[in-house]
Amino acid sequence: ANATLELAISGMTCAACSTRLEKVLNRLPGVEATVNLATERAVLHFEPGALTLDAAKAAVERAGFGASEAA
Ligand code: 9UX
Repeated sequence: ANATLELAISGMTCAACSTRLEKVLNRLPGVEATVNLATERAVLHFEPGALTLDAAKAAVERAGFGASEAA
């Protein structure tokens, strides 16, 4: 997992939100994700080719949150 994507996440209001989103993102093949409630950021490490920005944002949005590229 040697590619990294950082997303700014909107709509997380409690620790269950961030835990739920982290589980959703970690279900994506080839992706290891951590979600930080306090900073409202998700960091995704992934195998090159396993994930696109659009796919990551779509997964976040399906889970009920907003996403934009952070870095
Ligand atoms: Mo608690 Mo986070 O209802 O949606 S899980 S605010």
